[in-house]
Amino acid sequence: MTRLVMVSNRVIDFNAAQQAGGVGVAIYNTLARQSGFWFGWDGQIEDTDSPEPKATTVGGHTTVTEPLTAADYNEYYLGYSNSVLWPVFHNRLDLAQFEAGYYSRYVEVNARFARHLAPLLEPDDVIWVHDYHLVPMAMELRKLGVENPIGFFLHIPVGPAQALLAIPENKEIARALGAYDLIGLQTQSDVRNLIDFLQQSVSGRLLPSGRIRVYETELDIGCFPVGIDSDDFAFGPGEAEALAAADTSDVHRIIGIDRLDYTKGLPQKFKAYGKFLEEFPEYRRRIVLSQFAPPTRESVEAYADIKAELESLAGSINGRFGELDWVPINYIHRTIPRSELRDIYRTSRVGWVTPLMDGMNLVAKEYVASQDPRDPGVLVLSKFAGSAEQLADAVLVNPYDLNDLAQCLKLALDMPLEERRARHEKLVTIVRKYDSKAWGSSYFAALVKAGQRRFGRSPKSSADMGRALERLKGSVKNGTPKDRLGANAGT
Ligand code: GDG
Repeated sequence: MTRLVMVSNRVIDFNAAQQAGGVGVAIYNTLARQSGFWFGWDGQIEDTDSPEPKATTVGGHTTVTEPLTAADYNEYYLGYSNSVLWPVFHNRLDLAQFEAGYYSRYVEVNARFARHLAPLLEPDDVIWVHDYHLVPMAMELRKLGVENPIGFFLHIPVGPAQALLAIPENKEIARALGAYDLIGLQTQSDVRNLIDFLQQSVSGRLLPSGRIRVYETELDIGCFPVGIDSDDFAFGPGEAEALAAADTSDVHRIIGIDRLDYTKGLPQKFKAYGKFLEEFPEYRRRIVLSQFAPPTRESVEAYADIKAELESLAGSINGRFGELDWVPINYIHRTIPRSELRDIYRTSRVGWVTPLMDGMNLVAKEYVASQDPRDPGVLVLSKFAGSAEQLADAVLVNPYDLNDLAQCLKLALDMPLEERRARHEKLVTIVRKYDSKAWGSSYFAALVKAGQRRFGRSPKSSADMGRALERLKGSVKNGTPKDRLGANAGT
């Protein structure tokens, strides 16, 4: 039977609630419709020389996880993954820390994961690897003789080739990418940048078939924008009315929900909000900015810096404009339960999503899915979020331009009902159509095809693959309580 084997750095603990991060939810939603298991790190750091994998089944889901050692955590996770690949792929070379030792540990952890995964694989399994922590995974599996289709999906954006070429190990990274059958990216612009990088780094060749040749291997690269499960944000009979009745405030809330990351454009957002209150004093006391910024990767220096900067900005804006009975910015540096997100989005007049660069940005889609179609709020979205390629009917803004940020906020707050409805209808249609099911099934189908092309033969059991694909397209869900599933803190 065809199983889908998901591999990601961090595996969600099905028993834990209130975690934050988009990758975990996207993987969970796909795996919930298909047999298989999920392999990766359990989030624990253990003092051991040889971490061992452990299988757990909860509510029909199997995960196989293992801990990291303290050195793995520092050099593979915080080091190479989050202090080299994350900043460089987000075009922040200034924040990259090319330290000796990071890369070798990065490869070592990937090789260990591969050694522990390979014996669990069956001939018909399809392997789907997620994100920048695991670029070398396919190469390590191939070294062990694994011939199954192996795909890679990158959740983060691909910066310009010039940035990627600055990575000292750029040739090794390019070669490792060439070991996959399919690379999935979020946007067309990411696809162009990655092809450009492969061409310049390792003389990759774009073939007439549309495939890319990297040394002796050929692979497909395609765009598969991640979606959400919009049912998670829908309102049942009576729920919307009860919420509306409880919401008696006439202060309009502007909502921001972003991991506290330097890519999310939070200082620019706060500064623009201060500028807005300065230039348009008539809005004072009538609006509040509620910014949730759950902590993430706190031991990386650049994250500590942004935390201090935001606290100071929020403090100075509140000090300058606040009144005894009105606080302009409600800044919350905590993770909120996933079950509360939908109501918060629904009762917010503006969704203010202004990353400097973002793979997709699921918050933008969640905000749209939660709105009341009769009286929807307005999404103000950065031009540089991957989701802007799909959500062109949002108010698109340049997150570096404080003036544009302030003007677009005004446009959103003043937008007449008719225009809000018209924009929302177009946006919600896209969010529902390209949901997490569509993402999972289109990627899976493309991976199966790409795997067949690599080996120049039909899969061993194409009928079985077909059934697996049907399951992914269908809406069958098993009994795991979805509400207990937060997102993944360790992205
Ligand atoms: C990466 C890429 C890409 C946020 N705060 C809380 C909370 N969240 C949830 C949101 C949303 C998710 O986390 C964030 O997803 P994003 O897509 O906005 O961003 P990243 O975490 O950076 O995710 C990104 C994504 O992968 C998927 O491919 O879109 O570009 O960077 O679901 O709702 N959830 C809870 N409490 C919070 O405080 N429960």
